[in-house]
Amino acid sequence: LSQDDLKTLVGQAALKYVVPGEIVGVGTGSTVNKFIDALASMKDQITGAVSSSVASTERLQALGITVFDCNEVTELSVYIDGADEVDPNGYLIKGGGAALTREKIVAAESRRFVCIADESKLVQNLGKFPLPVEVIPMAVNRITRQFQAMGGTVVLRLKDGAPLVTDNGQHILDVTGLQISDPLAFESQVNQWPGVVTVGVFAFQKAQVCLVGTASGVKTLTF
Ligand code: DER
Repeated sequence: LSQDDLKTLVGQAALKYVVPGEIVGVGTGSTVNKFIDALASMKDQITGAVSSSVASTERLQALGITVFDCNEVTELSVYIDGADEVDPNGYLIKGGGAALTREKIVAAESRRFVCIADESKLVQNLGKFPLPVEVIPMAVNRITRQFQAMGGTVVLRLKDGAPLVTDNGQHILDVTGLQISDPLAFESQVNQWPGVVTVGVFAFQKAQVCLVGTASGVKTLTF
């Protein structure tokens, strides 16, 4: 089974967490795209979705699924999203798709975060994948120096040769070389830095369930 096949497996498996008649929280990325494509088969059984990115909104609407603004809903029963890394506690690194800010907002709005991932995302400790951090442009250099002081190596994410601009008009730094031994403490610490919009550690908004696509089928982890 290819990695793409594994993503399809978990995207389809996530349907069983969708509550008929409700609005579902939807994340961003290639694995979530498989979930969105599968969700289309249930579009008459759900009221709609709250999306975490322009890209997911467009995909949902193209399939005839109504997309609501986060301010139009309270407390979603489930949020379905991918991750770049998943540790044994359900703490995540996210942001590979540059949607981490809205993802964290919709995850916070949801009672249960069901993460969907192929087995390559499972790690013992977070931090091998470059940590995405969404920052206000004027703070890029100052925050870069702060991560460098922690031993990090920082790259400003580019798109078509220019600094990537997120759905929220901000930039993304990708940081490697960090030892994130306590994800909750790390997320709290970096959130305090002026200019940080969102750090791609999802510890406070961790996953409660992770559907893992493996060669022998879907493995369900609960945290
Ligand atoms: O940007 C994100 O957080 C995405 O969910 C990402 O982490 C997973 O994307 P993928 O399913 O394309 O690997």
